[in-house]
Amino acid sequence: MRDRTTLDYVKPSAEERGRLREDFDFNDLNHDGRLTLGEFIRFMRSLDEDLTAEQCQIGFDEIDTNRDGVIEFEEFVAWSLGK
Ligand SMILES: [Ca+2]
Ligand SMILES: [Ca+2]
Repeated sequence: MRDRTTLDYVKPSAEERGRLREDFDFNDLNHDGRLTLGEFIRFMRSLDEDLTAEQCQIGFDEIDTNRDGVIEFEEFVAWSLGK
């Protein structure tokens, strides 16, 4: 039975997940399965080199929904599908 009181992540297709996994792994420079703020800033600046550290920090905090200071793959997926 599904628990209807919790908000499920939108379930991506296997293909979509695979693509996001590649993006995630590409940006996970030390391959520990998590994006740190430093890794995230590099990623954001590869998209827009004019972004400030503050703007990156704000984006990082939005994605890091469980507030543990790193972006896990599931958070990355949720963000990618939700934006
Ligand atoms: Ca990492
Ligand atoms: Ca997190």
